[in-house]
Amino acid sequence: MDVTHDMAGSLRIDILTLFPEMFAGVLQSSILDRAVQSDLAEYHLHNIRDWSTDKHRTVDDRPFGGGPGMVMMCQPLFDCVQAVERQDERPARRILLTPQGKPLDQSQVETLAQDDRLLLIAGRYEGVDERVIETLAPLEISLGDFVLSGGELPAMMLIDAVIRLRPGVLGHADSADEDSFSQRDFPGYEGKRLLDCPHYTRPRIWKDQAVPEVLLSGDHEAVAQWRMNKMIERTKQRRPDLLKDRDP
Ligand code: 9WO
Repeated sequence: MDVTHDMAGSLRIDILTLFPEMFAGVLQSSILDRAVQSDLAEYHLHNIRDWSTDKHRTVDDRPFGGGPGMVMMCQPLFDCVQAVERQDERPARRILLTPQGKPLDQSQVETLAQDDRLLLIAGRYEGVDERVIETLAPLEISLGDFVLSGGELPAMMLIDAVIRLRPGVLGHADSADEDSFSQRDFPGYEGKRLLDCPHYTRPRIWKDQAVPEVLLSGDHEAVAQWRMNKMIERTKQRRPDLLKDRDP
């Protein structure tokens, strides 16, 4: 009988970008690198410019219809995706980071964390030629309603959110579960993601501000009750949208 648990294989993440050097620091930082060292993840960076075919290594061109800026061309990106996907037999979930995408939330992160291969496309310039988006049919994901210079930073955020949910990545077994946005079973708040409660550490008094007494009481039940109340109170005050009924 198989008594092992959490035996998901390694998660392969391919990153297609014009600025692969942006990822070095983030991917080498503690948790993301620990996942690699433990054979739980592998990151493969690909410079889209390497698939350009002209001597100037062009990847952008002027927009039809006029207007400022440049548009990312179809051919280098398409060829890059095709070549990268052939590097491994596992089918990749293609993802384009764009403000035009579906807003990322924790349940989507949980879904992506169950995949074994993600292919992230970080666009640049004013946008990506719509025809290559239609042809590749990626999942289009937004990390927020703001415009950046490219999809690289959102790609890093997505990687961080996904990797920390992979079994074995976090040292402490239950941490990912207990985080903000994962408690969903409080009476009256079933299925709801709540904001986190406040946290405190030593000293007990800092600049005349005391730590709430209940946290020092040693009464675990009272502490749990206080934290739950704080989570609900904060969510009502700061993010009432999280408490609305979805899909009525
Ligand atoms: C620019 C723009 C200007 C006005 C209205 C909408 C707009 N969208 C864009 C846009 O997509 N600009 C790009 C820069 C082209 C592709 C990559 N770029 C990007 C990705 N900027 N911001 C993101 C992004 C991705 C995911 N989540 C948040 C922002």
